[in-house]
Amino acid sequence: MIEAPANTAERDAFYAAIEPESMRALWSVMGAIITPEPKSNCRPALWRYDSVRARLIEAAGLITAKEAERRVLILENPGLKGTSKVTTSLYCGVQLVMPGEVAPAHRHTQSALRFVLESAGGFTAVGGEKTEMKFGDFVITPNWEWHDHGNTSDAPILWLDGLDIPIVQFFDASFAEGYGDDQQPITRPEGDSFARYGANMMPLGYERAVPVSPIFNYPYERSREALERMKAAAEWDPCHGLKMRYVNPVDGGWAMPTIGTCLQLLPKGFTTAPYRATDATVFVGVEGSGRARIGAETFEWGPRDVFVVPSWHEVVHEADEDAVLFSYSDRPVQEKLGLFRERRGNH
Ligand code: GTQ
Repeated sequence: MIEAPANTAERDAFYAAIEPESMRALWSVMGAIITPEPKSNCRPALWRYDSVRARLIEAAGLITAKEAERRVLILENPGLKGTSKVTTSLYCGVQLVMPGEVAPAHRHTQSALRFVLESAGGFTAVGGEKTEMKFGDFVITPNWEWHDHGNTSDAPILWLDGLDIPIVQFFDASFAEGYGDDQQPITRPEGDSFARYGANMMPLGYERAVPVSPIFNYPYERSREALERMKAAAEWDPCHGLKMRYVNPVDGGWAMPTIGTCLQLLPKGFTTAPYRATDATVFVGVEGSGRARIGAETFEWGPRDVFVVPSWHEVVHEADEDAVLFSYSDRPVQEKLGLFRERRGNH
């Protein structure tokens, strides 16, 4: 792509003249809007869980979950200040519900994932069914479903919220409303969805109208066990170690239409081959520790720390001990639009 042609007094006057008429000369901006490679303000960044947690506990002294509606600290990308974005297309927050509190029922067209960071007992209710939230569980709130959360234990419950807020914003398609009551009525027994759709079976004749998985809690215990058993075969992907995609059992696609989620195991001492992809990715440390080399920067991570690899930034992961990472990105959207690209290795 060629650089913008030189400015002259005459050209500048022309640009200024057409601006009030809501026109712009393509040749003056072309290189900036059609870049030869992804160009983003999104920066590599890491948040330590201890710091985020301490700020949330501080916030709990300032506001209740009910008054806040959701007591969440947004993890805002330092390159995207003021936008409430963790990457250009996705949102990330950490939510705290104190013992006995509820986050009142509401619904919105944004889809959410929860990844449980700390729990002695708490639930989220979606579409008339409650699910217990345990450490490492990946829980889905599909778009436009009523949802409320509660803490039934005597210790704080914290989880990570991943939402497609910037995508919905991009399409100007946001709708939201409160339920009017703290909690929605519970109409289905706990575990019903998992029984119906999570046992490699589903009700005969079942057809899904919406493009999201009917399983709304993927328990960590099951996912972690799969990784542990596969470890024995030692068939490591050079770029990812052992990386598993959460699937929608109805069609084998991603569990959510706008957010792709994965759980990955890097064995002790493993160093990945360099990898880059167009889907900026949010990683969450689950077990163990390691470091991510992102371009020229290095980020040391431990359990519950969160870090971001921006689009088309080369990443190398190193594990100090057997390490588990949860991650999410907009890959399902890019795949549907034919935009997703990746490069394995250095070339
Ligand atoms: O729990 O419903 O972090 O609506 C941001 C918006 C969480 C939620 C967030 C939300 C929620």
